[in-house]
Amino acid sequence: EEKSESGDIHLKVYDVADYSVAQVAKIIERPVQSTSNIMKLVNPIIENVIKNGDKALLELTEKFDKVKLSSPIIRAPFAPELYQLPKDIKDALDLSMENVHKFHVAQLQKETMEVETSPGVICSRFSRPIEKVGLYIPGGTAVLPSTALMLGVPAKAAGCREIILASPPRKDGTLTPEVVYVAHKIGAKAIVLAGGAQAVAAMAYGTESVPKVDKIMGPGNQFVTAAKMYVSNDTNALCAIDMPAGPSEVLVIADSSADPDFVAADLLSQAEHGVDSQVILISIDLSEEEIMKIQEAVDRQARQLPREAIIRKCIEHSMILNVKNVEDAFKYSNLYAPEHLILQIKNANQYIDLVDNAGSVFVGYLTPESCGDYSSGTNHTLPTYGYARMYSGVNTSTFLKFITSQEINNTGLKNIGPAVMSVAAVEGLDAHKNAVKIRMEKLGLL
Ligand code: HSO
Ligand code: ZN
Repeated sequence: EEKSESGDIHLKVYDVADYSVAQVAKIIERPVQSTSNIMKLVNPIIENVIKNGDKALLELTEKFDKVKLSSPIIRAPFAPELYQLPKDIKDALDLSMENVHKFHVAQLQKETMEVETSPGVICSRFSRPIEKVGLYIPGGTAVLPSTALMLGVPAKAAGCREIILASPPRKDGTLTPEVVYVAHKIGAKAIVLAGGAQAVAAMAYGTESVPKVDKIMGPGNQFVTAAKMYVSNDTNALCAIDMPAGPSEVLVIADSSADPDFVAADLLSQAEHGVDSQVILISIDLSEEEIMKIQEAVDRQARQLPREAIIRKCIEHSMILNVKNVEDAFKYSNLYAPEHLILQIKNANQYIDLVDNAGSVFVGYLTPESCGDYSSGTNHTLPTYGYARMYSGVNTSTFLKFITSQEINNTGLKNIGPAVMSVAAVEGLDAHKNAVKIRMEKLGLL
């Protein structure tokens, strides 16, 4: 990576006391993601894949990933030479997968939920896995086998029958062995060697070689996101998606008990993801010297990092917000609704009740985001761009659907039948009313 000697790597500092809440909301607004131009580029790609299947997929991979493949897919069992790895890497992935597995299996509600809503009326709910799922693993500036495990392990825990992955191939036509290793461990049926909108289209509609899936999960660039939006809106695809994805973000809340080095390290671990990532520090009543210590730590650590150039660009649109107390810190954090929220404050675990909007929370000085990114057990596929206001991150239920059921007996029909007939009459739907009436008459209940 290119090193640059230029200016200090410091974040802009704002005192919220100098602004109205509306002005602060403006300050913390994320850089806009324009989608209209993207759609214009994505539509023809999707149409091409629908029309020409594998042929289109191979051509697009040659065009975008600069590699000519003979087949757009590899199928399980994957040849062991494709996932040959040093033991320490295997062990690291194994430990991570085990923790993610434990946390996601615990989210399964095996028991059918049952409620007797009126005497003789039993309503229940049970879950079933989504049968076929497609997991998108981005290529880009970093290889992300961790994303393969964050999607694959919950899919397996949920019991999905057919798991396929898609990831853009490297210039030599191969995939990173770590991704193939994870695919092997989770029992994936195949890996589509393609990226971008073309990979999403292939999984949503199916091609000669790529099986069509019911739901597509996973992060990706703007093209991937646009394609996911497109296919989830097309009834011909009949394909769901997990959530809209945007650039990654972190918000750290720190008080004077926080170690400036830890704060800086957490900000930078998110900043290195990409030039469009955003990092925010909310400082609770820190002095100017304390803020300076954090700025210096950011600058010093950033200059040692191979991705310094990316970090510089990210820091340009990142900031420090000074607030007076912990309540205000959470007020502005909730307003931003960060993907990741890190609490480096005294007695951090006593403040969880104040969190209204966040993808995942990292509690206390010793809980860096990277632990959740890889190995603690929580999922790292989280809502960005403010979607943490209404979306959950990927979890086991992302791979399930919930089916309700009811069983009514003689007593039950007596209890709710008259209400059903009355509402049906209001709606002028006599056949609805009749379905109850005919039964109640035969049972002598009317
Ligand atoms: N922080 C990223 C996830 C990730 N980090 C993958 C490293 N590898 C988005 O939540
Ligand atoms: Zn990360």
